[in-house]
Amino acid sequence: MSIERKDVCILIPTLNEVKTIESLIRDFREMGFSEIFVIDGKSTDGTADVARRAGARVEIQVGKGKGAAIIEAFSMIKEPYILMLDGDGTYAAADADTMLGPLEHGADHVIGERLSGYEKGALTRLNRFGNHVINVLFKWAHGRYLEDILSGYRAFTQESLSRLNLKESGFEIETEIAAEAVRNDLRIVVVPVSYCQRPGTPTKLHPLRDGYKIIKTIYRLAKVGNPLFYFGLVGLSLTLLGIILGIYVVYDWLHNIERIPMTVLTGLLIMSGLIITMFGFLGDIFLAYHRETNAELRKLQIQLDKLEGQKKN
Ligand SMILES: Nc1nc2c(ncn2[C@@H]2O[C@H](COP(=O)(O)OP(=O)(O)OP(=O)(O)O)[C@@H](O)[C@H]2O)c(=O)[nH]1
Ligand SMILES: [Mg+2]
Repeated sequence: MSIERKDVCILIPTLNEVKTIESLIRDFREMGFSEIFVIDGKSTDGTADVARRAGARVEIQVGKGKGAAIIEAFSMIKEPYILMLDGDGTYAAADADTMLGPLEHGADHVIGERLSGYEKGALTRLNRFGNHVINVLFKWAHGRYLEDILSGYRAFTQESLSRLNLKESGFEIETEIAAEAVRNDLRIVVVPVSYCQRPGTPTKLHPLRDGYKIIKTIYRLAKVGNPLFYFGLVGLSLTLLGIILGIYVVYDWLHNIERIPMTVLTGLLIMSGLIITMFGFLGDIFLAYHRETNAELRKLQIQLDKLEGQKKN
């Protein structure tokens, strides 16, 4: 099966990207893509008009932030395949087939990995370090190393999108997509893409502020994606604190100094730490059941779709 261009929606979120949006849309049109959808965050530099003139469908987002824009846009797309990328000229239309290829072969979600083939100067040392830390933290919290979870170049099938529960309004959206894709057992494929320098336009991303928000999101999403990690981290930290305090209490007791309040605190810390860790184990069991039930429901859905298809023919 090969994906036809008309079945692909090229989704581009923009906020003041007038310098790059026209050529990006032109590149996709020249490649034969006709459905180009720009979701604009109320740009003040005329991005929306330029995009419309270049032949894209343009909608102005209602909410605020890149995440909010994408979530709004997803609900307006009817095509069976979605290829999403930033409008700042950092990703290339030329990589479209590389991104869509795995979907033809059964993948549900494709991530364009930038870190192995970026143009000189496109990623600062801080960017690369931050990305590496975030990818490793994601692996600890969600169990998969996805090479470049913050990439803005993504491909989806409409069916796989409907399985993701997305809520993040800001730059945490890519993290949420990755976490939801892992939690819902999507077949994820990572392909290398080129990554160019921004052509002098200002970034909307604040590396430290947004980096911190992204790390918080990785941890918060582990509550449903990997409860053993989420509760275990807090539980084991409390238990460890209790044990350290306990060693101190025992040490003093051996020297005939009794520390009653500290002994009580030690007990409380160890007990509460173990109870919280137990929540993690229980959550993990629930998650395993949930995954099994979901897999069964999906099988049923596929069978139903097949039956409906047979009835129609
Ligand atoms: N619709 C919409 N688009 C946004 C918003 N914020 C950013 N964008 C777009 O989302 C894409 C990514 O934003 P960037 O500022 O490039 O963020 P980034 O790629 O993570 O950061 P850089 O590495 O500095 O480029 C760009 O096309 C922006 O124009 C927003 O609030 N609404
Ligand atoms: Mg960018």
